[in-house]
Amino acid sequence: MAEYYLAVDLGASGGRHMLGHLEEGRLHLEEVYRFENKMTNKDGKLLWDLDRLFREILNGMKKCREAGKIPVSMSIDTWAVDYVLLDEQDRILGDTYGYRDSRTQGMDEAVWSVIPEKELYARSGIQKQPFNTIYQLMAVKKRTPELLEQARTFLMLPDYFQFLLTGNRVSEYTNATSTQLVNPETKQWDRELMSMLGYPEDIFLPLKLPGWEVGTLRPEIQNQVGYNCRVVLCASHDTASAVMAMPEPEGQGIYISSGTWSLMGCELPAADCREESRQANFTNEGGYDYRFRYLKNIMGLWMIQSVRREWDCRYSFAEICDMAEQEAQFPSRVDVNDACFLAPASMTEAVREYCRKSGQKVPETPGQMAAVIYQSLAASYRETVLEIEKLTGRNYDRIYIIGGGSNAGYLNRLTADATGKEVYAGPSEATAIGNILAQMQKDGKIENLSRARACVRESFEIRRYSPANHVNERK
Ligand code: LFR
Repeated sequence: MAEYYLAVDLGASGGRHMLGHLEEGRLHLEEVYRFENKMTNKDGKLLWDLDRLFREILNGMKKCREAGKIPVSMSIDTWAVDYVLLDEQDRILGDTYGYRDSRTQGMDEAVWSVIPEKELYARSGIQKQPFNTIYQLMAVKKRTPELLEQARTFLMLPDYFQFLLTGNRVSEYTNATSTQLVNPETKQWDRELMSMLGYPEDIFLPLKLPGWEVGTLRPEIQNQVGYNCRVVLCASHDTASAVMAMPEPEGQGIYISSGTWSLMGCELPAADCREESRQANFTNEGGYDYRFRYLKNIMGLWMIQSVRREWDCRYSFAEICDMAEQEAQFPSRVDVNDACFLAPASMTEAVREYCRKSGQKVPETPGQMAAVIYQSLAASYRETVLEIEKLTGRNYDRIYIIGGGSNAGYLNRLTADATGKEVYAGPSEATAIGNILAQMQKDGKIENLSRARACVRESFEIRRYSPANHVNERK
């Protein structure tokens, strides 16, 4: 009988439940449930609906039972930086903001007045993003300090959902690093930094690594889903799980974890917190086995997802790629990392406005719009490759594109052409795969990360794109 492992992978634009099992050394993956997700605008605030997300987590768990495939363990990953504060009765304090909310505006200055930006980078290694938890907590401190006073527990979102499942409170390391409150040398919370900023340090729980057993399902949850199983920590930051599923055993090469964001970088054995890295806005997020994800956030397919929603989802992503390709000669480019694309009221308008202001041709049709976005993304990948090579002093000959965005064939070709590197695309479910591989390693089903990555390479289709001549073949 196959032993199934369940990954619950919640992304900013959708969640999925994937079951994985091994058969003759290969990983087989099946989707049991999928649902939409987005931040909701409530009175001008961008919020997550955690009740709904938790109901969806349970819905997907029920599907496993219906399929007669009860997992031996499960684990949840989500996007990073967002969190909840719990009071003494474990109720959420205040609203659960989504990271694109604008309440963090000006909070960088507030944090830097306590600790200068350069010093903060040198001791955290985390890139400046307006939404890092450190800035979100400053917004709470400035606007609603009573919430911080009442708080007894701080949990990141996957930790919170796993608490609801098991009744046990645990903080996972990889996701915790995205708060910018973890020291990359000690790999523990930076309690000195917390106290400098006036954040209550006793609400932060000791950090646990992927593989840690959180517990088993609470009786009420067992009644609802119809079974019990262990809940185990994966690398609960979705990007950390995705990078685990890079199909290269030694983790060599540049990766792009491509989804709502494009996270582009490489793996390092130790954090690189030099001033040069800060200036190029590279981050050192904690990874599985204490490998560091030295990477950069690039605005990513969020731009395509947003224009697609504005077109009432009339076109599939594949159709959008095709339309863009037909407009391949459209000349305008935008800086995808410009803050105007983070949470615009209308993405199509934001792109047009950028082109207008910079004296470029304004895209009119969906094909032109998509062409501008895809080509601008590829241009940003090119710049980032150059930065990575300069900062690490190494040359890379390949780029691994993993995650849902690896299905965008046109973008893969553009990336190969723009960077001059071989592009290997897939697997598209990298995050769920990484989630499952962490659980399997805990159970000794797979020896180590290198074996896990070899298993990904042997189990999934990886497409190769060579620069310029557009070769597309099975590796
Ligand atoms: C990707 C991701 C990125 C993080 C961003 C915001 O889903 O987790 O790694 O920077 O979302 O949390």
